[in-house]
Amino acid sequence: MAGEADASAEVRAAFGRFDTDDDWLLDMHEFGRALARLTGRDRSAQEVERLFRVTDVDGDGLVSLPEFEECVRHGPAAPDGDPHGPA
Ligand SMILES: [Ca+2]
Repeated sequence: MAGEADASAEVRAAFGRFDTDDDWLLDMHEFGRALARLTGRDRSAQEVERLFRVTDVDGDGLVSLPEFEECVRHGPAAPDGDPHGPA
């Protein structure tokens, strides 16, 4: 449980760092950079776009902190397909 809290704090910190306009929402560009920072891995624009679509569960074109946490928790390296299942 403690480990999960730590991870959550780290995710939050990364999210906040890349949330440039401070609205607690990341656009695709911010999302890509936050993800690269958290995972230490650069991804192609296509891969970022795919992950973004999967992560943006409500489809409003922005990733909120809960959406981002969910993505990181379940692993952004998820293969093609929606890990959250059909909407
Ligand atoms: Ca969203």
